[in-house]
Amino acid sequence: MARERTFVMVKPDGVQRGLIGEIVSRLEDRGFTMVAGKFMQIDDELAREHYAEHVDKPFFDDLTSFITAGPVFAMVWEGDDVTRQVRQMMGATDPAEAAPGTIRGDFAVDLGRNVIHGSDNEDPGANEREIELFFDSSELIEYERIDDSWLYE
Ligand code: D4T
Repeated sequence: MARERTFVMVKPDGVQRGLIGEIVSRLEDRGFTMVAGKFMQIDDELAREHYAEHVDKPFFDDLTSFITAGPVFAMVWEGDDVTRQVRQMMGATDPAEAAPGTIRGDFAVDLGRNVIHGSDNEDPGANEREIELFFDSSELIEYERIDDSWLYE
């Protein structure tokens, strides 16, 4: 399994509902390494770029309004298979379908307020593209967790 990085973001609803700590805790507890984190306000241009794949969808305007409606906490997490495993921890896009125990299954009820974003593991290169969109390479910190040798065989 190769070490990789993925982009994760606590969306404006997650920030307003005080879920940054809970979400960071879950990823830390699992054993992933945070290599970047930034509390920020997304502007319209960045929102349109981040959600470019949805530009023709009927929900595009609601999506960009929502993601720019308040601050977000953008992060980069590292680990073996991290992109796929974070998506599993997030649960289904629609919280109504998300399994209990997942982040959306535990903290959300509505598709348009699903508290977290993580790069799509089925879209090759999505993680690298999103990391580049939100972070300068100088903001990514290279280090090893002290428990790394106990997390991986
Ligand atoms: P994001 O990108 O926000 O992490 O969500 P997902 O990767 O899980 O799902 P997505 O790209 O298909 O959807 C992006 C975003 O749009 C909202 N949405 C989606 C919506 O408001 N109405 C819809 O019908 C769909 C499909 C929810 C997540």
